[in-house]
Amino acid sequence: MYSQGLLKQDTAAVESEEFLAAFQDRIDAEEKIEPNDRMPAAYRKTLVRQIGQHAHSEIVGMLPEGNWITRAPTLKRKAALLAKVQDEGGHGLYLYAAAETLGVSREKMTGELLAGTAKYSSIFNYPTLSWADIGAIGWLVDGAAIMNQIPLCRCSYGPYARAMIRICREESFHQRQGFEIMTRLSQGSSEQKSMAQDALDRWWWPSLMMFGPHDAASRHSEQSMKWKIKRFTNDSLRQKFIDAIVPQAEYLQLKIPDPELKWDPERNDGAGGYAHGPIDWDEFRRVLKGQGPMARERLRARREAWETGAWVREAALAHADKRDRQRAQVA
Ligand code: FAQ
Repeated sequence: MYSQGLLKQDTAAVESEEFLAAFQDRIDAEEKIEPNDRMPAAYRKTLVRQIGQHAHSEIVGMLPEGNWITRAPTLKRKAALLAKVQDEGGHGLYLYAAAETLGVSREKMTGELLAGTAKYSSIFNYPTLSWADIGAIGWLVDGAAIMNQIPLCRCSYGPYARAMIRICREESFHQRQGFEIMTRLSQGSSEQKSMAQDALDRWWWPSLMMFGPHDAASRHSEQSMKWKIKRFTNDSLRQKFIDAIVPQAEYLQLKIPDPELKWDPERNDGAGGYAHGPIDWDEFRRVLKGQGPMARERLRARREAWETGAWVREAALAHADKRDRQRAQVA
């Protein structure tokens, strides 16, 4: 939509050592790279991959919580959840628009999602079984998203960095909303407390997996950090997240489901941090292969939304066409 054909522009040109070094100098000088700037094809490809996956995550991420809109316990909770789910849809749209500035169309990205060939965050392949899951998602999933996404506000690619600023502001609201639900439940009846604990038990490990594979297994991290797309490695962000969440769980009087979790004064270069037990990377790999508990259902729901929404797209295009013709007549 915005800058179709830019991908060809890079591939047609030879990427000389001087060009690559000059590009890296711009990155090292913290200059923002903008859509019309010449950039290495691999830089563009990495951004299209990451921003596309991120956009899909926001859109698929509407489904687990959308599941509870009709069953929210009060009108206030329903209104807040409805607004949150709408926000996630908006984030998807900013991100698709940011990816479009790199020359890839939203139709192509959507087609890949619906065909099941595009990745989206593993976390959204788990079911939301109780109202407490809505609290746990806000607290942990939005919490993990913020930890990962605040550094993306300083990403070297301008449109992505700028989209992330607004997204992070909204995600902070979501996180507080989730923590407030967890606070109320954990201060409630014994049944409510056990709902909150059960939600933490089920969402804890998948939330840690959101940060991606261990650094040693992360094929993109090194280059993405060199290009200042990523500012921190997967493991360092995961560690920051754990260090932030453990005291919050203590405040809620909930138990993190990790018997090996303990304070380690040597962590974080001697500043101290929490050591944790092993993450089940086999489960992570299975989910990435499309074998997550809700994977089929998520794609089915997206395909159905695409098909039943066809008339809206047609009506919007017909309206735009009519408006253009009216404007042409006036001119
Ligand atoms: N799930 O080499 P790395 C949200 C893939 S938004 C699925 O470490 P990279 C808001 C990775 O793509 C949540 N796939 O890759 C919300 C790569 O695959 P590829 C999404 C994963 O890119 C809240 C391969 O593994 N956030 O939650 C995952 O350097 C509540 C190798 O990995 C973003 O997308 C995973 N967890 O680092 C919405 C943030 N982890 O392409 C609704 C932006 C890794 O080679 C409700 N993205 N993979 O086939 C990033 O920061 C990065 O892309 C990482 C992965 C950190 C996700």
